[in-house]
Amino acid sequence: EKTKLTAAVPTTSPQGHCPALSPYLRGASKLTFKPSLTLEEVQKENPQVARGRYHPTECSALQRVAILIPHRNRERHLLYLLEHLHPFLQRQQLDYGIYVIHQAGNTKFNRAKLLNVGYLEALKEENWDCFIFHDVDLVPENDFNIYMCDRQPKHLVVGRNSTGYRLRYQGYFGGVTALTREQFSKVNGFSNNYWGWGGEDDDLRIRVEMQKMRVVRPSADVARYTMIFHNRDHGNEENRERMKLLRQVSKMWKTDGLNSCSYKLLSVEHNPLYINITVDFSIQP
Ligand code: UD2
Ligand code: MN
Repeated sequence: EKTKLTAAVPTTSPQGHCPALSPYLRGASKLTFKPSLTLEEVQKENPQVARGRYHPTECSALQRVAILIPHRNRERHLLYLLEHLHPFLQRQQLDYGIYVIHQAGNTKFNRAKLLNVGYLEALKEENWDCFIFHDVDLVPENDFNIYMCDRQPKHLVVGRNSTGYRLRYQGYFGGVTALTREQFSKVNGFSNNYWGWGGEDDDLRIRVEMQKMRVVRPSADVARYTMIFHNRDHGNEENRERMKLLRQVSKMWKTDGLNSCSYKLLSVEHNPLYINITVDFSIQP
């Protein structure tokens, strides 16, 4: 962009901010998932991404955004998500990093605790403004669904292919959410106590509401996702305790969350397309 400022301005002056709406956005796109896709191909398509991170060079991004993806045994889904998400985030002119938080071992899967770990570990390397908590199997269909945080916690999934693109229920907060560093710390993060499938997303929504915050959503025509088909994973069986846990949020939230999240960190690896954090919840830290 041309500025009216001339020679008096030192050439080291900070660059201008990126526009509120990126000029690179395309709108709805038809997603395809090629069976033969490899990680090498995705790397070749994204030469500007290094160590899982990217930032625009033409302007300074409005937010620094960490994408946190809980993961175990979904390599194929991860590959498709990386393939689509990198160009998508670059079109949005974001300064971003993608973190995959991998649960080692065979204990019950704990999505919420993995996301707490992701938040705590990501903040050790950058003071991220915004966190996107992202299922590995959800691919956004429209790049006007902006991966930035708002004044209120944001739920980015109104609908997905498998449920006719309609909101599943009032208060639904699963799949993909965006909270600022402050919003997430204000609610003490997720609960660490949800082992197996279900409930942890509703627990977070209750925490948000208890802090007098309000969930916002983009319009239904842009907040659309394709969920790559899957069955329920082994090790992520339905959590039968979840209704009981959900009745105790007001009693538990202050002492169960970011401030009580202890874990055995096995490794942090900087791969070309993502930062891989491996934790084991079955051994004491
Ligand atoms: C719904 C929610 C999800 C979460 C879950 C209940 C949507 C779109 N998503 O997803 O956010 O609240 O219900 O816990 O409503 N995962 C692995 N390996 C496993 C198990 C899970 O990587 O073995 C991760 C992966 O990122 C996956 C996510 O956990 O996308 C949620 O698990 P799911 O996809 O099996 O559950 P789903 O689709 O019912
Ligand atoms: Mn899923």
